[in-house]
Order: sequence, then C-alpha cells, then structure tokens
Amino acid sequence: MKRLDTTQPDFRAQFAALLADRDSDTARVDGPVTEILAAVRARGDEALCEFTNRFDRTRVTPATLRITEAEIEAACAKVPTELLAALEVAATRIESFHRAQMPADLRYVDGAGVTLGMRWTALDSVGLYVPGGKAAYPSSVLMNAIPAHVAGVRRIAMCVPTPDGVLNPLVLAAARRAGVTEIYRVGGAQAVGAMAYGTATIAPVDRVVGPGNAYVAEAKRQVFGKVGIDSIAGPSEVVVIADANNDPRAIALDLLAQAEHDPMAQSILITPDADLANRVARAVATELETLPRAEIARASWDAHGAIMTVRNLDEAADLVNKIAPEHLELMVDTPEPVFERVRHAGAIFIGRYCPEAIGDYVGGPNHVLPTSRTARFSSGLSVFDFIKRTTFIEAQAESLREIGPAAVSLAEAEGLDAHALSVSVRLDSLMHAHNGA
Ligand code: HSO
Ligand code: ZN
Repeated sequence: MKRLDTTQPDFRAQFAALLADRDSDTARVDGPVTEILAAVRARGDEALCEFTNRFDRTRVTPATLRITEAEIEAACAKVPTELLAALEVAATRIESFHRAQMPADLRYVDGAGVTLGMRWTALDSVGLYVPGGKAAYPSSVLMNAIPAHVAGVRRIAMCVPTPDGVLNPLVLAAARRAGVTEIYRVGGAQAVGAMAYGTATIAPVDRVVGPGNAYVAEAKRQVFGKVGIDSIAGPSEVVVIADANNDPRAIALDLLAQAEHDPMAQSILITPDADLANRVARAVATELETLPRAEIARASWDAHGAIMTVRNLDEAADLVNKIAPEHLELMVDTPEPVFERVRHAGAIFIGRYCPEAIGDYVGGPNHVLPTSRTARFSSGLSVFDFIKRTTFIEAQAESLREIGPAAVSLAEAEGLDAHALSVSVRLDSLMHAHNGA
C-alpha cells in the first residue's frame, strides 16, 4: 500500500504513478481466439462441442448442449430456501430500479409544423456469458439478465461453462428468476462465437454481454460489429472518502471487499484525517490475518492499494474526478457537497450505512460498471444496453414548403441532384396545386 499526502511536494508524481499503476498490457490471446471463432463459424455445433469437451473435460453433444428444464428444476431444488429468498430480495430490487430507468419516447410538433420524435425498441435477442468456476457470481447473472428482461428483450440466451460437467445451482436459479430463456453448457471464446454467429443448436443473438476471462474478452472484441457487446471489464476499483467520524474496521473492510475480488483490484482511501488514515492501515493488516481470501486481497492491497491524506473534502472530490473510479463511497458527515462536486464515477454509495457490497447485491442499480478509469466517458450496464432509438419525422405540405427549399440548396451544393429533385418535385407539385386552385 502506498501513502500519499497532497501537502507533500512529490504528491503529483506519486498520484500520476498511482493512476498508471495497472496499465500493464494483458496477455495476448488474439491468435488462438481467431482460430476458435473461425472453427465455430465453419463447423458450428461440432466445433463447439469439441472445444467444450477439451477445455471443460466434459462429454457434451449437440443434443445435450442445452440445459433442460428438468435439470434447471433439479438444480434449483438444491438451493437452500434462505438463499432463494435472498436472491428474490435482490432480483425484486434490481428489477424495480431498472424499470424506473426505462426512458419515455419523444414526440412533438415544432414551429414549422413538423412532427418529430424518437421511439425506443428492445433488441430481439441477447446472449449472456457467465464465467464458470469461482468467478461464477449469481449476482452478476441477475445484473446482466434483469435489465434485458425489463427492456423487453424476448430471447435471453445464456452460456455458462460446466467444468467437469458440474452445474452451479445458484447460477441456474438466478438465471431462471431473471428471465433467461435458454441456457447452454459452453464457455470460453467458443461460447461467444456460437452466440454471435449461431450454430444449429444456438440461434445467433444481437448483442453479447457479460464478464469473462481474457479469451472471452478477446472473443467479444472480435465479434463486435457482427453483434453488439457490452464494455470489456478490467480489474475493478473503489475509492472511499472518509472523515474522522468512522469505524476504522468498517472502512478497512470496504477496501478489502474490493481487494478480495482480484489481485489487480485497486482500493484507495482518501481522508482529511491523518489519525483515521493510520487506524485504517492497521485495521486492514488485522483483517488480512483472518480473511479467507487474504492471499488475493493482500496481493491487491500491497501492490495497488493507497491511503491519501488531503487538506479537505473538496480536494478529495477533485482527486476522484481524476481517478474516475468504478465505485465511490462517501463515508462523511455531510456527503452532499462532495456528491455534487464529483462528476466521474461509475456508482456512488452515500453515507456510512451504505457500503459498496450493498450495491453489489441488493441496492438495485447495476453492479456492472466502467472500470480502469473509463467512467470518464462511459456508464454502467442498464436498460439502455438493451434498447435502441428510432427517430421519425412527419411533414405535411405546409411544412415541406417551409423547410424544403433549404434542403434543395444544400443538396445542390453537395452535387446530389436526386436529393434536390426529390424535394423540389414535391415543392413544384404543391405550387401547381396551389395555382390550380
Ligand atoms: N464488485 C463487483 C461485483 C460483485 N461483487 C459481484 C460481488 N459479486 C463489481 O465490481
Ligand atoms: Zn464486489
């Protein structure tokens, strides 16, 4: 962990180093991914099953690629009742937030009498990738599938690898609750290829979303254009702004909650109180002695963690705008001024009783958020990822007479005669009709 202090002369250099700290290039897997995608495209199910059986040590055939209703049913029956109840709390809250997020259509008549508008419509189909093994988070299934369902997407296909043939019951229960319409036991780049290009068993989708390893991320990059994709997630981060009036242990755990995700995760505490800074540093060390995922969390905290002391909360907010973190916690007496000043953050958690983990599971807003400083120009997953806009214009004779001549002039200037004539021919007919009357 690094200690920074905005009053020190070397602060700017240290802060710049902290921002660049995880910019290392990721493993290059574009070659193998291109081959896998080409094979799935050329040989469909046959290639899909081959790769799946080789990588996941399974024995699937085109006939068993799809997980049956009976299997889903049996898996859900294994999930303890309290866990199903917790899933329900999360799903209900995520659903109602995303419902509230749905935008209204636009339609108005302007001064020239032209009707103008914009209409939102859902995608027909979406493919959701869910990683296997330890990174298979049921909460992420809810976060990816529910917005699609709320947006009105009729077909939501899901691909999840089943290493050694093992199904993850809570993932299947989450998928069923979230409105997933079909589930396939495939993973990796081959799953992305199947969803993008389609095979005999898996019909192609219009957009592929969901987190995955380097192969999945690269496959999404390569199919982009043929289908839409969501943003490609990097290692995540949290910034906690805390004043003196905090339990150091609670703040330490907020930092470690992010650190335990990934050795590349980054947790940063910004505080105007030097005493709190010291106490949180000690509390982190204490918690690391007992946390089950201490190995991951320690790797993250040691290499990328930071505690910054600042002169005041305005300065803290200005630093946050430079970091543009995925998550921001405001653990201060009066969060409003900081909240108002921050412009770049994926999601903000306000008040001492709102740790980020609430947003990870049961808050309601999405936990798929822009990482690696991309909150400067992008937003978290939402219903907007599953709907698109169609604009429309309706003009009658009077309106054409008013705005048409300008179009004719511009078309002629661009040398596009058919454009110009398509307007002027109508203007002429209006003139004749008028003269004739
Ligand atoms: N904090 C993660 C989401 C997550 N947390 C899933 C727990 N489960 C996104 O940065
Ligand atoms: Zn988390």
